Order: sequence, then structure tokens, then C-alpha cells
Amino acid sequence: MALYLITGIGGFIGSSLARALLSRGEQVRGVDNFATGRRENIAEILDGIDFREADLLDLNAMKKACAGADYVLHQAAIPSVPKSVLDPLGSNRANVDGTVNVLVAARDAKVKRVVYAASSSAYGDTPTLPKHEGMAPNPISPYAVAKLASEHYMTSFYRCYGLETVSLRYFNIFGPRQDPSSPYSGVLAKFIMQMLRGEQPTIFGDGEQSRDFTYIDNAVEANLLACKAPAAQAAGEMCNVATGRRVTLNETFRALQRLTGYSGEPKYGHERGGDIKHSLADISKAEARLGYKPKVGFEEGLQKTVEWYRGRGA
Ligand code: UD2
Repeated sequence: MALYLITGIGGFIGSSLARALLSRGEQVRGVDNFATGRRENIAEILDGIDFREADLLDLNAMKKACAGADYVLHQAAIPSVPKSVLDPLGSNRANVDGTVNVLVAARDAKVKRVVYAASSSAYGDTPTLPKHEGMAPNPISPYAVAKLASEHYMTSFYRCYGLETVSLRYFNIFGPRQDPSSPYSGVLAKFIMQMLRGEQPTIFGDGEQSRDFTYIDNAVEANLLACKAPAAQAAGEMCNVATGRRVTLNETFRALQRLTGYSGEPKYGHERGGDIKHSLADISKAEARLGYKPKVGFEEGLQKTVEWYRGRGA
């Protein structure tokens, strides 16, 4: 049994990781400041975890949180492209300064490995598809820059201090517990909630932008594999975590119409600043280095997600 520290445990991905680890009999410690995480995401598991309400920017709290931990799954962030465009300083503080604090604390506590929630936004709007890790990054939004900077910090801590790190470039993770209620929420959580309520969703742009939407179970699996993959293959590396398939927002809207029963049409609005047009991953590096294979495809994931929100009374 190992002790895992999850930063951002109140978030959608952090709380999903906590559940998966608990079901495998692992020990879980978590920190969150509830800037974007939610208490209800961990309410049911609170008794089974060592939870500490703390901010990433509090180095002392991060040192205490890392003490005795075997692995750190660093998920805490302010995860939004448009929010970072409005508030680049806030994005940088949480997503870069916060990460460096976690790394310093993890290094000093001699944890075995840090796995980091990096982002596909690092690739930016380069025309080449699919995106592979050998490509030069080309971030557009402050969020993308911050996520990429933190990835470099991960590798730097491996090179300079021997702290093993793995960065997972998440491609639009979705699933149950993703917060649908903020204007900065991920598009699938937002659309599912709106369509179940009979509200008209707005597509920013012409809807022909595409994403490699990835169901949460695949991201959870990638984290668990990243902790255990041999250091010679994984330490200091970054890998795409995705499905290797892309769908447009228009196609996604049609699929959601079928699943939610929403019969209206979407509204089309202005394109969103900082957005990229197409995103699709090459997942061969994660396959080779981590033994990763996506287990749940887009349609199945979408169905499970709609069912979850429906079960919550949307
Ligand atoms: C980026 C990253 C993703 C993750 C995420 C964290 C890319 C390709 N992906 O997601 O991996 O790090 O940031 O926030 O950079 N949209 C609408 N209507 C809405 C909301 C969104 O049309 O009400 C559009 C939006 O303009 C975009 C697409 O849906 O074209 C996806 O937006 P999103 O905010 O769900 O995720 P994205 O791609 O910015």
C-alpha cells in the first residue's frame, strides 16, 4: 500500500483519482483550496482520506502534505483558457508558482515520483495533426503557456535534483463530476447540463472546431500507469493522454441531442479568444512508455456522463 498525495482533490479529475486509488486499497491524502474544486466531490470519501484544506502557494502546507508521500498526483490548477486570458497573473500564480511549490516540497520530502496534469493546449494551433510530443510547442493562451512552463519545471526537477516526474498532456478530459456551472466550465459538462434542462447551448464559432475528448477513466488509468512505469522509460518525460480520435462540436452537439432528448438547435456566437481550432493526439508515446491504452471511447464516455448528470437531477 502506497501513500498518494493528490493536489486539487476536490476537482473533477482529482476526486476521480482518489476514488480509483481507494478502491485499489491505496492510501490517499489530498489538498484543495476550493478555488475551482468542490467539497461535494469528496464528501462521500472524506472519511477514507487525509484531507487538508490548503493553497498551493503555501509552501509550508505543501511540505507538510508531501511528508511521507510515495507519489504526488499534481492536478490542482485554474483550468481555463478564457479565464487565463482575463487574468493572466492569477493563472500564472496558481498554475506555475503553485507547481514550483509542489515540486520543491516533493523534492525535499523525497517522494518517489510526481505525475503532472499537463495540457494539450501546449501544442497550440499548428496545422499538423495528430499532435505528437516531438513537435515544437506553440502555446496561445496564458493558460497554455503556464501549463507548458510547469511541464518544463517537471523535467528540470528531474534533471537537476533527480526527482522523478511524468507530465501527462491531457486532451479535453470529461466525465462525471466535471463542474458545469461556471462560464469557464468544459464544454461537455456545460452542454450536457444545459440540454438536460432544455436550455439552448451556445457554440463559439462555426462548431467545426474539433477536440480529442477523453473520458475520465482513461486519464485515471494514465496516472496510475505513470506512477509505476519504469523510470528509464518515463522519468522526466511527457506523454499525450487522449483517445486518438477527434470530433467536431457540431457532431458532439448532435450526439448530445440523441442522448439528452434536447430537440432545439444551438446558438452560434463569436469565436472565443485564445482558442485553438483542431486538436487530436498521437498516443503512441503513452502506449510505448506507460503501457497506456484508452479503455473508454468517446460515445460510451458521453453516455455515462449524461447518465450521471441525469441521475443528479441535472
Ligand atoms: C483546453 C485544453 C484541454 C484542457 C482545458 C482546461 C485544448 C485543445 N484543450 O480545453 O486539454 O487543458 O483547456 O480548461 O487546448 N465552447 C463552446 N461553448 C461553450 C464552451 C466552450 O462552443 O459554452 C467551445 C470552445 O470555444 C472550444 C471548445 O468548445 O472551441 C472546447 O472548449 P473547452 O473550454 O471545453 O476546452 P478547451 O478546448 O479550451
